[in-house]
Amino acid sequence: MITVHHLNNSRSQRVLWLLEELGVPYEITRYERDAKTMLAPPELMKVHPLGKSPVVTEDGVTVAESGAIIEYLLERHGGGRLVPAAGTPERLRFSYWLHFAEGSAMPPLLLKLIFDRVETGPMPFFVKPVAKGIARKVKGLMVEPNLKRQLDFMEAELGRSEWFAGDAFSGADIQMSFPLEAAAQRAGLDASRPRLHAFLKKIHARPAYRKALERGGPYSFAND
Ligand SMILES: N[C@@H](CCC(=O)N[C@@H](CS)C(=O)NCC(=O)O)C(=O)O
Repeated sequence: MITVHHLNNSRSQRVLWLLEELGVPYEITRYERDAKTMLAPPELMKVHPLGKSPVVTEDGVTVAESGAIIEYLLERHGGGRLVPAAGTPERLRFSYWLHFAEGSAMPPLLLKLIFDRVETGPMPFFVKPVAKGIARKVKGLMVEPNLKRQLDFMEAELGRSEWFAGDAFSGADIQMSFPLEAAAQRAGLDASRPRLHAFLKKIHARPAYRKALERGGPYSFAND
């Protein structure tokens, strides 16, 4: 039996969704974020030394990193579904987006979250102007231009085919869901980028996505 080590309101929602798409049985071990820090509880470190979610365990094998988990589950349980055939241009695009989601799309989104908090969070009055100034500068010089360029790029890519890896829905679309949901929540992704907006609407309507939400519990990113 596959166990998904699931942190509430997190990237592990993607793994539940993939398993629902595949119709493979799984069980969930739940972990709750600390209400103040939003960090994962220390018990997750017993499953994997980094203590992050998602982690999947099955028959004594432990797999971390969402991209690696998606590849592992597709290889072991996919039977050729949700992954383009090896050696095709679609397979290369699949691989690209699987890496892009965490390697390129998430870092500026995370920086935005952190520097937004620096700008608005409580701190001693004498530090505030300096901290705010640094936050604005980093966001203006680095974070926001990168976010805009990436969103424009992703919008253009969805003009090439219906889904990220080609005309068929794949694990790459599942992997890309989280950065796009995070961008909709905190980086201004809206209907002004119609293809990305339509992508979010389409994935949120999939029965397997809805089923995974029921099993995973509250998830604040599932708004278009
Ligand atoms: N690149 C990793 C990121 C894992 C990660 O940062 N997960 C977050 C959940 S969205 C987490 O566990 N956060 C809690 C913490 O850092 O304590 C992946 O895609 O699996």
